[in-house]
Amino acid sequence: MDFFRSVDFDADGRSELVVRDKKGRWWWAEWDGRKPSFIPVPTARPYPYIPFDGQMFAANEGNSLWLVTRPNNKWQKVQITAKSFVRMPMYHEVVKISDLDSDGNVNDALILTDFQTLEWWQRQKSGKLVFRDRLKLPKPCDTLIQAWAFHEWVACVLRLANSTKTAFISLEKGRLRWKGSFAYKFL
Ligand SMILES: [Ca+2]
Ligand SMILES: [Ca+2]
Repeated sequence: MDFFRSVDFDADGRSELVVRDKKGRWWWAEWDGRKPSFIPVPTARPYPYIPFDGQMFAANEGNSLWLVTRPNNKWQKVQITAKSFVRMPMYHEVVKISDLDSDGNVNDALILTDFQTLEWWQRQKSGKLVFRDRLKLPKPCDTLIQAWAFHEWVACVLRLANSTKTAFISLEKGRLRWKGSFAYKFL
């Protein structure tokens, strides 16, 4: 195996495992001390990564972005947008899964849906995916660089399209807010 991650796809607070074998196939297994039985992950290529303790992950299939999770012992795949991650000749990251609202659940997906719109989706304990907020960006952005939360402070960083400038977004009172853009060299 060449990838190993503890996750919580059923959101019960206990870890399961996701691994990738040497042939590039992805597997999920309960991790309760007994010999695990590995169940195939229902997508060929989780993208861009599976977050630690994540309650879901993103996958790119064709030109679509999916969020994948496993409530009630069944896989659930929800199509979020019909936009490719790849805009030739560059590869762009457009989704970050984290605990954006600091509620202890790594269940928040920030998605750059059309390069000028940022959406926040949140997975509920039941597995239901709930739309939380949408922010129309004043300038086009091509990459979602980071999204993180630190105590009360929440931020995400975007890169402006065809530029070295960086744009900042915060989460205030449950709403995404544009905080302006700055030259990258100052970071
Ligand atoms: Ca679990
Ligand atoms: Ca959360």
